[in-house]
Amino acid sequence: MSSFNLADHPHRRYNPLSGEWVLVSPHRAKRPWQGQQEEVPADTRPAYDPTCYLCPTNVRANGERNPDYTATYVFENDFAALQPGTPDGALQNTGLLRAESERGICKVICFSPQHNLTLSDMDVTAIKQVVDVWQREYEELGALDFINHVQIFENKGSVMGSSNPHPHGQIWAQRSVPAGPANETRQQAAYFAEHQRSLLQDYVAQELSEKTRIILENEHFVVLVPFWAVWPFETMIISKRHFQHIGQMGEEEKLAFADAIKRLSAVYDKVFNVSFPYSSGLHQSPTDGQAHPEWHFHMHFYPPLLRSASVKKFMVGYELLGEPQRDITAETSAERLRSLI
Ligand code: H2U
Ligand code: ZN
Repeated sequence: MSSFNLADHPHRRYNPLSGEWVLVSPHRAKRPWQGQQEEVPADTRPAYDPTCYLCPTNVRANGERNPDYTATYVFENDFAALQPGTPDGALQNTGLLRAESERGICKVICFSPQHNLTLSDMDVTAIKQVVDVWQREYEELGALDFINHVQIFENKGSVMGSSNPHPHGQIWAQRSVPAGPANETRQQAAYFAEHQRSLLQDYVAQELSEKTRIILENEHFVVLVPFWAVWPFETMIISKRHFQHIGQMGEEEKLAFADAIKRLSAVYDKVFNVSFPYSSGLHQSPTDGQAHPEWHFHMHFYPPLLRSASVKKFMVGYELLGEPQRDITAETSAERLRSLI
């Protein structure tokens, strides 16, 4: 038997950010890539759609009319999952049945007035304006006394549950720190306490020296397939500088962040010759009034597609009951993404 290596043998990889593991089965993906390049129907969306509830001047579900906005537009979600006026409370003396009330604010951000664009079609200065909005919203919502976490994200494509092709994202700001960011807080805090350095600072240094999982970089950001990726073409954008949140980003860094998003989404759209669906989002320090020196700003991209424009990876059986599993290795995915630049 040959000695263990990551390219040939089933193994588990550890995600130091979440504390979770992923099973990797590279022998199942040994065959050369055979994804068929389907002919995808051309995008015939108009720049303005009179029936779209996000287009400028149109009326939304709650009867409000959008202004004739020219760059970005933010409004409170008409069907918000969290509400600011929820009364405090919790189940009392109910044994294992625990519940507590949750307050929050949900917003929708239109990235552009143009109905037929995606982030990857927008130029870097327009994406920078979206980054400016993210920064302002993180600071304003985070400053509210009952808001301890601000989650900024985008669902792109109907396969990811996006309700409308108009380019937009969401913000859910709330009193509690949700499970994912709470895990990352715990993991980064433990690492920082032990090493007095940021976990992702050390991780990026290791990746930059190994190079195999790097997709691209600019002066301020690195784009890579994380060693512990679960989704076939999962990536992260990680800041080179160790800082905690988007509020600490200067103009040059925001422009570089926009550039990284632009270049990554351009690569993604070439993988299967479609507007690449994904869920993406910023991860940054909670807004709970603590300094959180352990936190290192980053963005996750979780695209579901596996083999073609229509064949996505399923998170089923073993993944639901055991732990996530993938065939194609992070290194192979990174090589493929790099080849499309
Ligand atoms: P998604 O496409 O990711 O579902 O986000 C769109 C959001 O827009 C969704 O959360 C909201 C939905 O509640 N929305 C409004 O706030 N007003 C509307 O008129 C329609 C949709
Ligand atoms: Zn629209």
